[in-house]
Parts: sequence; C-alpha cells; structure tokens
Amino acid sequence: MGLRIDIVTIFPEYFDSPLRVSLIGKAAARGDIAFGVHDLRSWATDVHHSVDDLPFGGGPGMVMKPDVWGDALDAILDGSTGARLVVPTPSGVPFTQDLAARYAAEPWLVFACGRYEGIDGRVVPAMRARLPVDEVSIGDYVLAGGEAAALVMVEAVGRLLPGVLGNASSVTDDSFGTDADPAMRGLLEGPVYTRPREWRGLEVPEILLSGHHAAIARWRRDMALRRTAAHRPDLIAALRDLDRRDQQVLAEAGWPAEEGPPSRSG
Ligand code: JAH
Repeated sequence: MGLRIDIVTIFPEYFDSPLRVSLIGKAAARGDIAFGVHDLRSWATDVHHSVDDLPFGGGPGMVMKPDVWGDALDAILDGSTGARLVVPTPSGVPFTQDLAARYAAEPWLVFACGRYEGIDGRVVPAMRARLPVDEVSIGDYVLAGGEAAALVMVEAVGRLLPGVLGNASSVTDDSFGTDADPAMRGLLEGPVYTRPREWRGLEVPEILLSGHHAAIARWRRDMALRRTAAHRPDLIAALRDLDRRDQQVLAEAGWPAEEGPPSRSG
C-alpha cells in the first residue's frame, strides 16, 4: 500500500514540475505515492474568490480565512479516517529525519500551505478534533508561504518509501546523515570522491584507494567528526559512546570550543 499526499495551496502550479521529475515523480508513476494538489480558491465563496482578510487586532498583512480552509479540508478528508494534517509554519516543531521516517510510515498526509501572515488560529484546533495535526517548521527562517516547506517534506519522506530507489522498509528508521551506516549515526557526512584520481592538482585521499575497508571506515568517521565539530557543534554535544580515537580527533578539531565571554545561553 502506497502513501497518499494531498496538498492544499493557492498556487497549485507551483507543484507541477517538482512532483513530476526525479525520484518523487518516478514513485508517483509507479503508484508508490499518489498526489492530489488542490486550489484553495475553489472553496472561496465570494465573487472575488477571497482567501484572506484583515487581521483582528490590527497589524501588518492579511490572514487566511478559516471558513475557506475549513470547507477545503472537510471536502478533501471527505469523512474518511487515517489522514494526518501537516501545516508548514515557522512556529512549528522541527522537521527532522526522524519525523520524515514517521511520515513515511503513514498512509495519508494532507499538507495545508498558508500564505500571507498565516492561517486563522482556529483552523488547527478545529481540525485537531477530527485528525492528528502537526505544525511543522523546516528551519528558522520565514518563507513567503508553506509551499516550499511542503515540497521539502514530500521529498524527504518520498525517498524513504519502500520501493523508492530500491529501499528496503528498514531504511525508514535510520537516523540523520546515516541512511546506510550505523557507525556514522548522528554525524554529518564527510567529503566523497570519484574519478579522476587527480583533478586540477588535487588528489583523492590515498586511503580511499587502499582497499583497506576498516581503515577507510575509520577515516570516514574522522572526517565526519571534524566536519560535524566545525558545522554542527550541537550534534557533537549529543553524541554517545565516543571511543579514544573519536576523542582524539575531536580534541584536534578544537573540541570543546574555547571558553568565550559569558553568553545569555550559557
Ligand atoms: C510563511 C505561511 N519553516 C519554514 C517555513 C514554513 C512556512 C512558512 N515560512 C517558513 C510560512 C508564510 C505563511 C507559512
């Protein structure tokens, strides 16, 4: 049984190419994912097909109308069970690889893409009486609407589906940055290389040509630790079971970071 994904948006054309090309498009062509993209304006009731109105209490911009969203979601859910509503918003819970894996195990996801200053605050509570609802953020920045965030989530979920890219169902619970390799769990990937062995005077690291698989795995872990310490010190702080070599590599990478002046976060 595949995954059904419905997307509600005022810009249905936004999804045309992304859902057709690449891995996601192939999964859809095979029937591993079924997409429905819906124009929110179809549920607008006035002559101007309004989907937004002025904010109560004043302030900038416009707010999306609850009645239009309510009618759209009622029609798409159609009294059926099994759906989960996902609302992309910068004030949501973080979207992580773990959440992507949980979504890949669901039968039906409905993405509600807001625009303007967001959707009237009664829509999520009203829908929660009927189905599970997640307000989800893909990162700490503000977009012009939820569409790009929904696409990010669709792609992260789609590549985990059994049948996509030859996936076994087991990859869906592998963790961040470590799809294939439990020894790299919680780390960013280091650099990768292909032919030619020398390019613009730069050589591929000799260890990768050695055929010494254990030494290659250790070298990759060293590189991953260094890159993670440099780019994501928060992930280093969360690592468990560091061996002596790990600790040596991190010390060489300047971990823990030098004491600075006191900061508000400690
Ligand atoms: C902006 C509705 N976490 C990224 C993200 C997700 C959604 C939105 N912005 C950023 C957004 C305007 C209206 C949603």
